[in-house]
Amino acid sequence: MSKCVGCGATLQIESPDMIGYTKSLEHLLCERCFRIKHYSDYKIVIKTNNDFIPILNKIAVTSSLVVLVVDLFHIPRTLEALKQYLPNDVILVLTKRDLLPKSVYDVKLEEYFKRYSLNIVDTIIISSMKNYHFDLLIDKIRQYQKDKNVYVVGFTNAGKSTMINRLLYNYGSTNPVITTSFLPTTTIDTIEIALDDDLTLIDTPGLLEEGNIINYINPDFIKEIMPQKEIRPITYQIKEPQTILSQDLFRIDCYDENSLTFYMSNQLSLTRTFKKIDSPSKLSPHHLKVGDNMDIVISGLGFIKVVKKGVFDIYTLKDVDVYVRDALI
Ligand SMILES: Nc1nc2c(ncn2[C@@H]2O[C@H](COP(=O)(O)OP(=O)(O)OP(=O)(O)O)[C@@H](O)[C@H]2O)c(=O)[nH]1
Ligand SMILES: [Mg+2]
Repeated sequence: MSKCVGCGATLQIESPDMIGYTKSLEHLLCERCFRIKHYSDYKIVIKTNNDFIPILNKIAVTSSLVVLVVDLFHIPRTLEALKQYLPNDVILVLTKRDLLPKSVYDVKLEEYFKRYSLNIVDTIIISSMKNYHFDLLIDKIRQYQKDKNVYVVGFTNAGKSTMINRLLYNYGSTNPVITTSFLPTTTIDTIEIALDDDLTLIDTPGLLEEGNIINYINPDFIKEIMPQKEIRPITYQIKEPQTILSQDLFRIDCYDENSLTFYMSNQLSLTRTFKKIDSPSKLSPHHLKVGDNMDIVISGLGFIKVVKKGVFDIYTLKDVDVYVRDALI
């Protein structure tokens, strides 16, 4: 059985609606990958973590090095849960550095991740978009690899496949082949990429997060809320009760003096109003007590840095995870 070189799905010619469909088994790409690559025509594949956890279990019985890729803009709330599946040594790769303001120090970001109890042997900050720190990354992979195979794992959309394509482009002898997209579950099954005789990178499908907003909005809109370039944070000094809102996506009601900085896609427009407005009927409420220097995270949409402790009422789409964490920046 041959596999699609773009997403790892087993190629099949029987069912056009199922993954791995191709018109001819001679093709290298399945129809879905072909359409993503050539027409930017995206199709969401519905999977659950039950499809992906067996892959982690297979990695766990090896002693191979794992490269855990984390999107700096969207740090999964359940990141630490990965530890229960993976006893392997881990290089923590913090990617999409280009999305966070340049003024933030890398060391501060690295320091933040010391709180996670994973088997981290080293941490590195990269940007696949800007080719940032790739020489360092390949050196570290070669330094810590236990055998030929190095598994690349993480949550969906973290940027695993984009990173492997960049490594292949920089240090391999063939062109990037793996399909990447802004939609969840782009990679369907493991894909082995031999960089040279000593190193094979194995791409894996990302774990899904139930509370991520990308599960609840339509694909065209996902593009709009996912930042494409460096975020320009917007700060509001709060002196009197007010509401800040963005389209039909979220709203935050503030009551006391504070300073709030929004880290979200530059394409989202924020509006502030001092009028008392009714609770939105289509959005779900969250009443949050926030301490000094914390972030309010709206999963997948971004985060709001709060300087002083206070209470807030936040409304966003149903089933989207809203929570508080120590401030990242
Ligand atoms: N700004 C920026 N975007 C990135 C970077 N790396 C990846 N992306 C974008 O992030 C999105 C997801 O990238 P993928 O490489 O498909 O993510 P993945 O982790 O392989 O996702 P799955 O296959 O679904 O598990 C795409 O829109 C990429 O263009 C980066 O360094 N900077
Ligand atoms: Mg992928």
